Amino acid sequence: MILRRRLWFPIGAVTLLILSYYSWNNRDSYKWTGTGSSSTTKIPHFDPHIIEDENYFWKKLPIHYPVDDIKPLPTGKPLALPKIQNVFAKESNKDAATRKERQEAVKNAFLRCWRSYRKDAFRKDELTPISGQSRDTFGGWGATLVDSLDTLWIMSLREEFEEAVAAAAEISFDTTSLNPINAFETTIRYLGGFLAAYDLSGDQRLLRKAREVGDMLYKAFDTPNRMPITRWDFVNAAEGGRQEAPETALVAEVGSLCMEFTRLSLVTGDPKWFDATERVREVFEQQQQTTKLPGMWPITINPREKRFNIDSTFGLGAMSDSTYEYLPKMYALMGGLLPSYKTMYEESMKTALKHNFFRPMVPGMADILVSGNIHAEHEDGKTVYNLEPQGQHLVCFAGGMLAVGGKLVGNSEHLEAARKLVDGCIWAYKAMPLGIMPEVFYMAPCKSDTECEWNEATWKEIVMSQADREDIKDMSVTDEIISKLRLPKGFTSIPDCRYILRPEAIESVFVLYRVTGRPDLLESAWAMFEAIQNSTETPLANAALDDVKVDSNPPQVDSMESFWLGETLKYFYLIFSEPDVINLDEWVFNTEAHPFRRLLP
Ligand code: DMJ
Repeated sequence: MILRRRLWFPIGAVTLLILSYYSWNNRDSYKWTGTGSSSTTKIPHFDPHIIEDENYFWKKLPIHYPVDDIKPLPTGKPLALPKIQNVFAKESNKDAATRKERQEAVKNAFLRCWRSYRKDAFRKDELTPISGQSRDTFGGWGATLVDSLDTLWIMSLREEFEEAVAAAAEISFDTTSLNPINAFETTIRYLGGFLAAYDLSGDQRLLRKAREVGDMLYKAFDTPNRMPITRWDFVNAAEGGRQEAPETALVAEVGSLCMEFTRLSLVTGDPKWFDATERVREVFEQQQQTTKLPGMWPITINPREKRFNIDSTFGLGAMSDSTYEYLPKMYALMGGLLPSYKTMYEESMKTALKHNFFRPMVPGMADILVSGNIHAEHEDGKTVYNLEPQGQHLVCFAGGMLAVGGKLVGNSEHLEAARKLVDGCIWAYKAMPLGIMPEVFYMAPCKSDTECEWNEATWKEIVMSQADREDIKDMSVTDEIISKLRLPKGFTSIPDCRYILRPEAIESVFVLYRVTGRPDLLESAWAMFEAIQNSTETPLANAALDDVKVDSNPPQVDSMESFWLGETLKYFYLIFSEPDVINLDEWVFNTEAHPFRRLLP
């Protein structure tokens, strides 16, 4: 199936990548509308005392394009959805001791970073982990502070949590150090961070901040067609200017606001946020089968004209990822009360399974999958689908999504794909000299899923063609080039060899472990953690790497994104926790690893 597809070379993809990709119910703040029995959805009311208190800037700003028919949150009894988590047998004393030792090591790694952040960069977006300075990259509202709140809670660092909440309560969203701001990043890191920390702790100050940042973000939907502005001109909006949705937006930045907005509506009882993303969902649903690759949406879409079906590149990785991730997660969050998310998930995965996932040719014929990109092209009057056999660290989330989704919708094909995708990410970690997967790479697809023998000559030919050296026939030169390129067998090129402390691989390993209980996943997780620690540790914290192809001493970059503390270390910690800590049958993670309480029957 696969050889017929044209190989796409890294350049196009890299150019595209460079294209700016960048409750415990609160017992005090609201009361349930339900009777308290399990027969109704528990949707809270506002507490008028709290609302009167809230007089912040974004709440007072007039709305240019008000909605007169606000879509209500669904009502009814949440469904008893299929269980996601494996039933774990009691572990041996030896296994428990190893697990706890590893968990402690992760916690210590987190604490080192947190203490350095607190000392050198508190209230700033990021610590620079080599120079010990700070940097504002996400609005200057303390991205690392807010992203870390729930990790502090989960790791039982209560004193640190209290101090962090007190500081977070003081953040002013009236001004920003960055304009325009990225509405998606602000939603997943800040709104998601406040909501999860509130869901875990019940602290009212966090709910208030969630509402405040939610009101700010709601302003990005104040456009004639109520589609959001993804790179949002904060200053113009604050000055009362009129705004329009953009003509070009990344699909992930439009499609992955719904979990945070819906959870905010659930915990406040105000449906306006749910309404905002529900209008976006409708467009996705209406156009899902009208795109050039029916079932999936292209990487770039046009919110201004509500055209989500024009462009021709389709994938689950950078720029689209969390749009797909949020489909089964919204279904889980809402206890099955929004069935359209389930259908959209099933339809999109039908397409991805058929077109995007490919088995790569690797030594030893490992039974793994990688999720690539599809370019839909018009040739001789019909549409042809060309596979670009690219792998990305970012797309490693897909294994976790399919594991959760497969359980929720009862689809064993999804679970099988989840296993192979996760094993693919583990393979890519293990194949690299430092034990860390690069940001972007290419592989050679097998002839078919069953014809997959390793053929070194074919691999070398593909490497050479991708290295633009087809004229060179002398294999000794080929070997020289391969060693110069530092390509482990199986990779045909590695156009982006950084590791920027991303979470997606451990995220999927963690999720698959909770779903299957496979003990080897614990070993893979530990190997990943040790490899990452070995190469990224600095005297203060952990730093991104510029090149994971080298054998030792990889060049470090003075950058530690907030997701290292918000996501990566949280997932490392959770895989070594008791399985009922953030049980996936009660909680669902947003794309920044912030757990929200699911509606349960
Ligand atoms: C995070 O901000 C989120 O996981 C997002 O969905 C993708 N990028 C980073 C982590 O890699």
